[in-house]
Amino acid sequence: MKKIMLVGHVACGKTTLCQRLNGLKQEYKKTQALEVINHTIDTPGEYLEHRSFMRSLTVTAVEVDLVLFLQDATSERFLFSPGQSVAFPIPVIGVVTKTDIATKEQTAQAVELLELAGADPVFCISSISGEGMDALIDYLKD
Ligand SMILES: Nc1nc2c(ncn2[C@@H]2O[C@H](COP(=O)(O)OP(=O)(O)OP(=O)(O)O)[C@@H](O)[C@H]2O)c(=O)[nH]1
Ligand SMILES: [Mg+2]
Repeated sequence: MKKIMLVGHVACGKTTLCQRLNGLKQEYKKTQALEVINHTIDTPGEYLEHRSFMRSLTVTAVEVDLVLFLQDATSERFLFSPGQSVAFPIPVIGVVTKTDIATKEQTAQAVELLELAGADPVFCISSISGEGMDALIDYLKD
């Protein structure tokens, strides 16, 4: 599997996706710091929410092959700036989460916003029901 770093707002589902990708038990755990789990770097949502932490994300990205921008389809909060992917020296893909509880319109809007942030391609998944996971896992294979 490619080495990846997950970036997204608080509670968008980074840790839950990380647990699913690594076959770990799904349990809620607030992420307090950068955490390495096998080939995945999980980050606290605050790193995206507070601009002063953004630099740490950019620097940490040199350790991985791919950055994943995550957006909760049901959230009204969208914190990525247009073209933000260029801040990273490596490819950035998008992942819309929580499609199991989102409307089609919410999911489509989240895809559009992630594309605007420069993520390409964008996957739509649910870490709870597993929908969309096969396509993402395929993409993340070496
Ligand atoms: N229905 C549904 N709930 C999800 C999904 N992914 C995550 N959740 C729930 O959303 C909540 C937050 O998930 P986390 O994975 O902890 O979010 P996070 O992005 O790691 O949050 P921080 O560590 O605070 O940055 C938890 O209650 C999860 O169970 C999903 O695909 N569908
Ligand atoms: Mg977390």
